[in-house]
Amino acid sequence: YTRLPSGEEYAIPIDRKWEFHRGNLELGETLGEGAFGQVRKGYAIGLWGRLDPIIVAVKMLKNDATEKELNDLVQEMQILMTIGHHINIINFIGACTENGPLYVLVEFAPYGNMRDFLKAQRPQQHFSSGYEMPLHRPLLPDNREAKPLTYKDLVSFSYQVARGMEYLASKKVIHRDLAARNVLVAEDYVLKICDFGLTRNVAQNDYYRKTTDGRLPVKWMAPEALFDRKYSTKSDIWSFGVLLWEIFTFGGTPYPSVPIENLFQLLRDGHRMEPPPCSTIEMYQVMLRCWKYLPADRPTFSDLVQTVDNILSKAM
Ligand code: ACK
Repeated sequence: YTRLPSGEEYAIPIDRKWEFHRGNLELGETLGEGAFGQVRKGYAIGLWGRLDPIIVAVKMLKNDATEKELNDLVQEMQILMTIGHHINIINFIGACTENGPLYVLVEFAPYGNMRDFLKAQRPQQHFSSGYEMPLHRPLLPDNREAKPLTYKDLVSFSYQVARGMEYLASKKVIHRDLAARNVLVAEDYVLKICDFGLTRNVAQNDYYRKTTDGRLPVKWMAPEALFDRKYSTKSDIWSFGVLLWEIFTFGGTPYPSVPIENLFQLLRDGHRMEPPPCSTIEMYQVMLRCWKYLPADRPTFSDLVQTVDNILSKAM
């Protein structure tokens, strides 16, 4: 049984093997907050037979959460539990479901979301050929000096996200909100897609909903998702194209000055974003394939894995 802050108790269906003893978890700082939930850093003792505490991310509800929000978190946990392991997704570790609030333990990614990570490492001057090194050495969040990101690093990021998405698609999971803000950066620059288990119902009047940094998630949406609410792996492919654009602009904001009403018309008219200065023509061509108006004309994630792998093997 888990308890809502209101005091009500709910039984959570979970295989015993995933239960983590609450007493062995120490909670740390808040990593992030969403509308109904929050993510905190946690130190898990005795995990995987290890003696040292393992740092995890703990997803939990906020104090004013309702039963519906608990259901959503449970549903997210169930997807995490059943989906299996892949290096390019945030993997499930376990959960505390008994004698207190529901805690969902997932892998911790020390460098936070990819968008902020890229922005922090944005070169002062764009390197036009795509092959030159950025000019300054930015700091990572823990004040270690970062190795400047090269074009090859950016292609590798693209490849990793494609691999993670190929895996999710093979498990019939539609992400619905694929964007750099939903990819986390772990040790050794391993990228991990997160928040793929969320249930999302974008209501008509929700088009103006903004992210915490004021950006509009509709700018990642495929036309058919935007106009007809038809979400599929193909609409994830469109979003992947926007994510590529984010990577090659070091966390740029798509269609920065375009109001939503104009966005609708622009997409219908076949307008697409310009090639980012740090991109190459081949990477831009990948973006354009993802932004084909008709879903059936877009590539699959397996196609993309192959294409980007080819580009990666040629990159210096
Ligand atoms: O870069 P951030 O502040 O760090 O933006 C998100 C925020 O919570 C909202 O989701 C942080 N966060 C979420 N999951 C994790 C995780 N598994 N590891 C590290 N940070 C996380 C993230």
